[in-house]
Parts: sequence; C-alpha cells; structure tokens
Amino acid sequence: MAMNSDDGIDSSHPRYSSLVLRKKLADGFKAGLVVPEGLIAHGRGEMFDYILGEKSIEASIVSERAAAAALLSARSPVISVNGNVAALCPDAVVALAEIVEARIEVNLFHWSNERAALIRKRLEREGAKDPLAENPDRYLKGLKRDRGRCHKDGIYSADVVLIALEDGDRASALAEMEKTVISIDLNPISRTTACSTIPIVDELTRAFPNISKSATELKNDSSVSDILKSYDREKVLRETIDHMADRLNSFDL
Ligand code: PTJ
Repeated sequence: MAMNSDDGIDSSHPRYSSLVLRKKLADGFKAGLVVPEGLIAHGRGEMFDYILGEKSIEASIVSERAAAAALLSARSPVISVNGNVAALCPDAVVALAEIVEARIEVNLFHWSNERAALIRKRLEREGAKDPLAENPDRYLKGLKRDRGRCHKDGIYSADVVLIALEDGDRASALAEMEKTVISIDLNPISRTTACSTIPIVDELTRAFPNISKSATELKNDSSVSDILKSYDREKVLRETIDHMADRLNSFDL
C-alpha cells in the first residue's frame, strides 16, 4: 500500500487531499486547538466543496482578487483566526498577513483564554508577529457575551476584517459596525456569506494562498481601486450557485 511518510495516509486514495485535511483537524482537536463543533462545521463545508467540485472556480478567484485589493487598500486590516483555521493552514494565514501587512487576531466563537493561547502559540511557531489573542477588551456591537469578545487594537478598530468559517451573528455584527467584511465560507447561502462585503465561496486552504497570490501581484498596482469599484458580489454569488446547480444536474445517476 502506498503510504505518505509524513501523515500516514494512503497517498493513492482518490480522496487523499480531503483525508489530509480531516487528519489536520482531528490532530488539531486532540491538541486542543479545535472544538468538537469545528469538526461538524468542517463536515458541512466538505459537502458544499463536493458540490463545488473541490476547486477554486472563476467566481471564487474574482472574489479572492477583490479581497486582496481590499486588504491592500485598508487602513487597518485584520485577519481573524479560529480553531479550524489554525489547524488547517496557520502557515498560509501568516504568509497573507505579511504580504498585506495585516494584524492577526485569534477570535473564537467558543471562547476560552486557554485555547486562544494555544492558537496564538501555533501561529507564532509559523512566524506570526504579535498576534492578538488572550484577554480581549471589547465586544462586537450587540453581542455582549463571550462570542462577542474582540480586541480594541484588532477587530474592534479595523476597517477591513477577513473572517473564515464564521458564525452568522458575529459576521452580521461586523457588517453593522460598517467594516468591510471578507468572508471565506463554502456555503453560498449562509448568513455569513449573505452579510459579507466580499464573500469568498471556496475552501479555506485554497482561498488563503489564492488571496496571497493576488496580493503579491497587486502590491503597488494602481488598479486596486478599479478592482474594488467593479466587484459585483451578487454576480459572483449567482455564478457560484449556478455552477453548483449545473454540477448537481449533470451527475450520471
Ligand atoms: O474555533 P471557534 O470556537 O471559533 O469555532 C469555529 C466554528 C467553525 C465551530 C464556528 O465558527 C462555527 O460554528 O461555524 P459555523 O457557524 O458552523 O460555520 C462554519 C461555515 O464554514 C459553514 O458554512 C461551513 O460550510 C463552512 N466551512 C467549513 N469548513 C470549511 C468551510 N468553509 C471554507 N473552508 C472550509 N474548510
């Protein structure tokens, strides 16, 4: 049997990449980075990705380019990191933060100071500079409980916030605070997608490197504001849903 020496997963399995992500999440759960609910959330994402075709479609790439443009033109951009993101692609998060000069904030739906510290250390191992994590000192608008906690010097005062796999209430609160919200969520009809300024319907381990690639291309490029002006979120979402519907209708039964 063909085995990959790094992760012990049979590399000849047709769903190898998916198995690798599952293992990263399971390992993240055992290490205390991921909550059990995160495993369920990932399963829902896998289902949408299956229908999407497990690749970044043209509509996603358009949003990823707009996301890069928004991050590059931000005054104070923040990338929000939860347990799943930290388990799946901490390296890609740190790489993007460096390219667009964004602050990283560990921001959790299921809040705990201990888990925030673990995630911060995981990000620091990848080279994250001064990520915000423990002891948040503010609340998102309208969310006075643990799930509303955030940092004054991070999400609270940011103008552009990138969120991945985010709860709908928290995403709505960010939109109500009049921030530019960039979401990464495979569900094209989630509340997070619905209230996001730039909704990216793509798998997060593909989305982060795609945004970084565009940001590298667009750095010092004067077309950034034109990209943002011409971005049409409804068109992108319509194309995404049409793509999914076409795929569902084209399967041989
Ligand atoms: O670490 P915490 O405490 O902040 O908790 C994180 C979770 C993910 C548990 C929390 O944010 C949550 O409950 O999220 P939801 O409301 O279940 O939303 C997750 C969304 O992300 C769903 O719409 C999924 O389809 C989508 N999703 C799951 N895995 C991926 C994904 N989207 C992109 N890439 C993925 N790998």
